[in-house]
Amino acid sequence: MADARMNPEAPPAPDHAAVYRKDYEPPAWWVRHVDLDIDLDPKRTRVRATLDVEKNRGGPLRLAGDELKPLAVQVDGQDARWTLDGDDLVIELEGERHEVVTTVEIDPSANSQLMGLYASGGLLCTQCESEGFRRITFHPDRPDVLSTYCVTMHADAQAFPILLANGNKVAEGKGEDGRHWARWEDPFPKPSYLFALVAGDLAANSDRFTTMSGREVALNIWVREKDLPRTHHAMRSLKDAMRWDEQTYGREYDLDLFNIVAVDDFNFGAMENKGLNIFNSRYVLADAETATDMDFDGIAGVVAHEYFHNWSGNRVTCRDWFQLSLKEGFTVFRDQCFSQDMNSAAVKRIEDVRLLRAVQFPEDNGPLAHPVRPDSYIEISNFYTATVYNKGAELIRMMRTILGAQAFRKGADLYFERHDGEAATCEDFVRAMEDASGEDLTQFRLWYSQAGTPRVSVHLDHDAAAGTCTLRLRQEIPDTPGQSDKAPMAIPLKLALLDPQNGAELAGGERLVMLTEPEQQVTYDAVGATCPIVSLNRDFSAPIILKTDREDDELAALARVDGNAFARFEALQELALRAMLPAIEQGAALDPSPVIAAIEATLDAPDLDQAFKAEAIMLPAQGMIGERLEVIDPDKVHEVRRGLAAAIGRGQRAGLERLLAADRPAGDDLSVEAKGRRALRNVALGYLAAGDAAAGAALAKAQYDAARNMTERQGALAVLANLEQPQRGEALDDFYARYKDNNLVLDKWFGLQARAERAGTLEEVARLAEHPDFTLKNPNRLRALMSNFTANQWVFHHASGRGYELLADMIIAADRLNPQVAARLVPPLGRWKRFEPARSAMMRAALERIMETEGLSKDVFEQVSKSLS
Ligand code: B3K
Ligand code: ZN
Repeated sequence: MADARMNPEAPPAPDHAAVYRKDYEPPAWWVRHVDLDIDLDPKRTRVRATLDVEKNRGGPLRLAGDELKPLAVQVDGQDARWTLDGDDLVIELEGERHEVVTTVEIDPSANSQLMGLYASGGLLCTQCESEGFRRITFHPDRPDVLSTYCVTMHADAQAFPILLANGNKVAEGKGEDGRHWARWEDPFPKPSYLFALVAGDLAANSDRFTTMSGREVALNIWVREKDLPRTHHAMRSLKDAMRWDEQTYGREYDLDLFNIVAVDDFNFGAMENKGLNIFNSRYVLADAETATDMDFDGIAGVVAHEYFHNWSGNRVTCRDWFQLSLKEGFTVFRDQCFSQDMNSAAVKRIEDVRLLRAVQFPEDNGPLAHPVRPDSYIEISNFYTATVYNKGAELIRMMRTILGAQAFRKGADLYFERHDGEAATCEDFVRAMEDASGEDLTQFRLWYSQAGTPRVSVHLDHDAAAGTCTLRLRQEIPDTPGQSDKAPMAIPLKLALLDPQNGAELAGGERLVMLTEPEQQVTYDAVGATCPIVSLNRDFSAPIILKTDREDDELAALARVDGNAFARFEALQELALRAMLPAIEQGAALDPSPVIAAIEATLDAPDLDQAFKAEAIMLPAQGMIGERLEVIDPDKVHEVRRGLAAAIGRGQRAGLERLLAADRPAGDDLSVEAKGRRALRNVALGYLAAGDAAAGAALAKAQYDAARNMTERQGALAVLANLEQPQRGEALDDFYARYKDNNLVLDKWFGLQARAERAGTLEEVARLAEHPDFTLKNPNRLRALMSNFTANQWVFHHASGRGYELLADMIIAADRLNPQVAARLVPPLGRWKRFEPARSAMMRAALERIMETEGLSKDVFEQVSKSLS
């Protein structure tokens, strides 16, 4: 990678203006129908667009463009008068309805942003959300302008035998000079961000689905021919998702055809274009040899997510991009519930909360914090965040908890019925929930407008003589950029008082307490003379940070007897944190015994499945420990966490070895049980290696060599990657040699090394950035190296500051090619206020260096300037 140069003489960053939610105005003109005629060529693609426009508010017709030059503009068959205002094409129109025709020429092969029409591995494909359509043709390109589409594509028949677009193919034919053409029509009015086309040499895994009303839908997953054997899991997942949406929400697919295409170069996971989903190939291709259980689950989740968007996103879309969570929060919630129903519900909930805490909590607690429904943005691509997606999903989940499943379903039905074919708002969703249930959600709406993770503290008083209890609850909403002195929120807390001996729920069982005041009390009668333990925020009913004064023995009891699986997991995590935090903060001696005893009890518990055990006995990640500290010292966090892991490895050696000695499930067995057993084996291997590196390396190498699938192989390699043992290099070399021709697996090779918790990782990452297989052009490869590196707290925050320099260089270089992907690398540097002064200053300096770079994109400019404030 070329070294990024900075220019100290650079002019101040350009004025990238913000867009405000309060400024929303309905469109001046509707576009009722779009007819596209596209002459495809990797270097010179000609796009002729015919727009049927109808006056709404009226005034000049403003069509957005991005790097487009109009070759011809006609209105109602005549050459038109037009001007360019920046990138926008502005046309004065007099009447009520006009036909506007524009022609442009674009170069897909030069499109390194991967937005609009671009080339990837011999294919031509599109990505339009949020504002990519304007890179293909002039158009209002805003989500509240919905049109029907007819798309005619012409292309070289040999290079591009398959031509796909939204909707149904209505005609095709041969042209001259070895070219052919196809015409596709999409009868459902849609916003331009859902437009898609793909041209290439593709083969399909084809299947059928019969909908609940008996309609036949043809399903195709399009990939390169050699990848066909790795598409079966995605197809199964698609059919599962279609059935689930019928059963759970009564939602049926509406076209006769559903296409999915896998492409290698893609800015994120996948895209829900109407009838033509385009996927990052990592969320389509899988077999036991090359994909882990986690990859399989990820594919099912993303396939379902994109499919679910057909209703929550496509049939009902967003009025403007501030409403993004309307479709994303709801759809994430829907895919989470789908995965809960297909697997272990408790384990899926734990995974989702883990992700929320790892990514969204730090975001909500830093300079990039924003409400689930943001009030302003400079570049909307920067708002596809964990807050909009994952906290947004928690908001929907809370509404279901408050209303109950039945009323929630009535609310969803009403929402779809009211807004089908429309562009709606978050407010529309909440109102449908209110109207269907009769519940007043006025205070709940604050979750959409107030950023920051609420802190809730809970204290239990027990009166032994009277046999009564009082729970004292307090909430606090922290200040976030641009927001202070916030109002108290409506927080649904599921809780129960338990008998510490057997976990029996006392005083009438679980309650849903709505915390609405800054301080509140809940009283219980007849709980007896023994002080109960309190099981709190069961199922993680609210996305909050809980502060309690529960003692070790209470947490250990909860970990043993709580009937709520999530709360049981949480008690173990809390116990581990209580052991580590004093050692990190005050240098106190680490006492691992309560954690070891609780892990032993968990491993021995007959009522727990292996997948749950694997989750529960894992220590909180370094980042999560950091979140609990006033000032983060990454060296201390690493040292103490590693010390605890080693103590567990030694203290539980016999039990962990027993797990590894047990029979392994068949390599291709994807049952919940088999996945759980493999997960627990991998966690056990990690602990054993932490306790005894030489013995652990031998065990890990044996597992690596005997691996029957990628979960076993990668699990062993991840353990070896942390160890300074000879088997480390042998296994890494072997892995490279085996899989160097498979990009998705090679990403794992990069990622595992960047995530390794070893002193040499920093230099290793620098070397890997120069590796011949590293490229900035492929977002998966860039993320494999850099996102794993920045998630590796101890290594990335090396006291030398070299990690920050490396990241800044990478952001500057990536920004020249692909601003959207570059901007996503910025947030780890924005956490500078959380670290000790020396590191903090170096992180700031890295941000300032990026800021001074000439020609910075709007995307990176926004993230860096906000991170510096
Ligand atoms: N809607 C797309 C995300 C588009 C991101 C644009 N920057 C995928 C999804 O959430 O389903
Ligand atoms: Zn989505």
